[in-house]
Amino acid sequence: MSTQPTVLVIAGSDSSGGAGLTRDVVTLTSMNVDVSCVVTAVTAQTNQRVSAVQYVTPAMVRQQIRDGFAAEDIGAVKIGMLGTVDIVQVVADELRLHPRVPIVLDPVILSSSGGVLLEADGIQLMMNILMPLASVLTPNLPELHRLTMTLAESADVISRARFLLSSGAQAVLVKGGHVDAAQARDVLITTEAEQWFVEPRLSVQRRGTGCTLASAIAASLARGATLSIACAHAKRVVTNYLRTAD
Ligand code: PXL
Repeated sequence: MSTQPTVLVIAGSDSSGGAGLTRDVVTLTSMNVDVSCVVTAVTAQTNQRVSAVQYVTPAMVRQQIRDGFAAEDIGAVKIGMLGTVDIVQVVADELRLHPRVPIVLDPVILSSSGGVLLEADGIQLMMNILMPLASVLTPNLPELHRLTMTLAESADVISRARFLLSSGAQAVLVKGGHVDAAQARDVLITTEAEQWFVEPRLSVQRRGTGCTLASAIAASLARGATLSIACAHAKRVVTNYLRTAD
């Protein structure tokens, strides 16, 4: 029997392999973690566009989650693309049954090419019922702005992240990758503290950095690391991923 921890990944597949489930599995495998897969959607994509999306039925998503927990001792859950409001609902219903398992929620809304990966009603429901279950949310800056649209345009990153904490998430890691600066700065915010993670900005563009980061955090949490250590390590995993871009 394997002594590796298992992460349950709930995500969509990306036929190009650049993001989504493929990236999650590659990242987790490279960190010596076993993976249970819950597929929420199948997407046909190139790096430039999302051509087609087919959602998996909510009943099928539910059964994959149930069988994942039945078969393995799940050490952490990583959530990526959810697609529809009904899938958000079943994922929250099932995960509520496992309150001690840490959950990394990457609030995926759009692909980097602009394709819709979560319908509008699903965004609100995700905030209402999934965020309260999350150990950490990992929005990028466009997602942070979309999720805090009700705040004044002038609201800064920290106050926006604090607003998301008030939705019930235990922590928010805001990824600074969408800012044009010399350093890639991420900030982890909890009710008690604010911690910055800084790496040099590399001049490469590569899809899948968000999936890589969230999966790497989940891998460390499954091994029992603190959130702070998990985020610091995950940031280095992403930097290495960018360094090996061709
Ligand atoms: O990176 C977010 C993401 C997640 N899941 C799927 C995706 C993408 C981005 O393209 O395609 C399936």
